[in-house]
Amino acid sequence: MQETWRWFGPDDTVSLAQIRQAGARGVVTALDHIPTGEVWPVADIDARRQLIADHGLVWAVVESVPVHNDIKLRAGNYERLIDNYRQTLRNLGQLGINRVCYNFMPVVDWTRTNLDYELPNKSGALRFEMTDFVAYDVHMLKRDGARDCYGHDLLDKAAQRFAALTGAEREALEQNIIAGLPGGEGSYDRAGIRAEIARFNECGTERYRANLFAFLEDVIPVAEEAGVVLCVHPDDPPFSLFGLPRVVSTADDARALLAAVPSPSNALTLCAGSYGARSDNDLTAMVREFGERIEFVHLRNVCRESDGSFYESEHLDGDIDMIGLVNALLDQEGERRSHARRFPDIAMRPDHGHAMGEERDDPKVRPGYSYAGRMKGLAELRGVIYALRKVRE
Ligand code: DNO
Repeated sequence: MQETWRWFGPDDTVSLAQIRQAGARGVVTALDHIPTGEVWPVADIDARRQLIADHGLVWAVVESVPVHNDIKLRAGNYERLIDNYRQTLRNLGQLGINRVCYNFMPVVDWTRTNLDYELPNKSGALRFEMTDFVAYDVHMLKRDGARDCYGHDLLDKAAQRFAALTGAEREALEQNIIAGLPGGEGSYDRAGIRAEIARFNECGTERYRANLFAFLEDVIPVAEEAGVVLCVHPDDPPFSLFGLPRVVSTADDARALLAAVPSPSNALTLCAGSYGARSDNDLTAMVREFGERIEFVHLRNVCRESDGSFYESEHLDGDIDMIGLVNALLDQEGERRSHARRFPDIAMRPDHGHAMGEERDDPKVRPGYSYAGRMKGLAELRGVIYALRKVRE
């Protein structure tokens, strides 16, 4: 597996030198300074590529080239935006950067309610708590139709939770949910998110899925020509939020997406923690079924609760069978080698990490993207990979 590390560019709290020291060989990054929808110029891509190369690393995956909301809804100027997306793919391919992650989540990218959930060892983890989310949706956002999305029990618990929150806690909850997490696209105020949710909610799930497939039909032929593989990131969490359509949450969704445009350039990002937040997603089985079209993996673990809540646990410890998953990925790489595939190595990154030590109190450290927490995850995963390789020899 190709060990990679997500880097948010020159203002990241983690430097390229540190990434190298952590042992990763590939960097996962994006040109976040370019507004969504505009073409990434060759010069800008090349400058980033060169900066990474100067540190003895390679730009392994682009995470993400974001998909503009107008493309997701096929509204407004979406045809011009698709042309721009195609051009960005050509520009990346021209410089040999050939894996691109994107997502098709409506309105909000990855979402958590608590960004500093204290674990018994005093590390801070990320958590999604359903009661808090519902409290926000029903009592703060006061979204039309919100109450119809939840059962009585949950509504009661959410009402009690909301009543118990202080003003500062309510404000923090709102910021956590709507202000956008690292690498995510959407950052809204309350009125803004309400309007955007209403716009997306007019588009039901099947039309939204059709829009995703239409987008793939528009861009995959260009990706093929450019030698680029698009790897869709799943919904995180993998169920509807704010009543919005979600179409990349389950193995069925992934199967339909791969079948809609059967090209090697139409591939998956297997984000273990996202798919794995549902107990009905069997990740090892997904690798066995979709393996040849998985080009990028995010490895992290979660502890799930029955109402959909979860927190991000230690990389090897949680409800996901991480050893089984890595084992299936190594089998897949073995098959690729035996078929002499051009890129037999699947790019993996240790996804998120706990905030530990001084990093926990440093507001500049991006939630989930600490140095020590991710290095711990990477080191543990590397150990698993080495051990599993050894028993295969
Ligand atoms: C969170 C990330 C996501 C991901 C995008 C991909 O940590 O996994 O923000 O980068 O959804 O487009």
